[in-house]
Amino acid sequence: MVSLQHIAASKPEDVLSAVREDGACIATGVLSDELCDDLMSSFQPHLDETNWGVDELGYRNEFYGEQTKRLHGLFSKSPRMVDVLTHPLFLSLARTLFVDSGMANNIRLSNTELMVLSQDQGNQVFHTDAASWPRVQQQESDEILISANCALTDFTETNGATRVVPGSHLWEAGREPEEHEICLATMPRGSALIYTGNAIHSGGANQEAEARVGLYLGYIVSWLRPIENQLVTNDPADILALPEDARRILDVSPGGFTVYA
Ligand SMILES: O=C(O)CCC(=O)C(=O)O
Ligand SMILES: [Fe+2]
Repeated sequence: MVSLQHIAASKPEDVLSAVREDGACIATGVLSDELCDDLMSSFQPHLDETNWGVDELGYRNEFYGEQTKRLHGLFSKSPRMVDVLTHPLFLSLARTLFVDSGMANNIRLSNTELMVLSQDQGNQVFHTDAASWPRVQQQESDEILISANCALTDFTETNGATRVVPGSHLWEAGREPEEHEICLATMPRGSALIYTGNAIHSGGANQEAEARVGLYLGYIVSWLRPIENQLVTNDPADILALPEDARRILDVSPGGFTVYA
């Protein structure tokens, strides 16, 4: 039986070694109960306005599924998103992997997404998130993305905990996981599943009445184009009002990739 290591968020070096070894691990104690509550209460009205099976712009997507809601533009929806974006664990992991290794001069946010799975959402297809940028990696071992899927509800065996394939970040392209190579990222609310861009994973199946809520953030090397343009998905005034360190991570700075400079 494969499994993921659980490591306290206060030990970034240990989290990083587990991620290097297995491609993924669970960091515990990342977000406080108070922060989880606050984020959920800010997102709830937007979720209430969104139909199942679509994102808030109404796009249907087979990859997402039918019993899911996906929200973007999260900085305008919650003033506390900046606390998640600049979490010391996430910044430390991304900077060590991408800047200290010499791969990039800086780190950027690629996107954020609220991922809500409701009852009868089946397993998502296995994939890697770095597949968003095909042909960028020189070698299979290069990592250009590190992701956090923060549990805003508990992730359990039956409510859609993410399926993860430990060690798959080092696999040759095209290898399919077998049943005994797959585990579930079960974790209490306030934890985060940390995984690299090459780690094979998918949303799990929710058989419970209550929805499972994951808050995704993906950090990339600074020379890669982010998936989400925060100045488009949010009210630009909200982004421009963020502190300098947060705006840099969102690339809203003179000379950045985004239109505003
Ligand atoms: O919902 C999840 O736990 C993971 C979803 C996912 O991997 C994705 O949409 O890329
Ligand atoms: Fe994914």
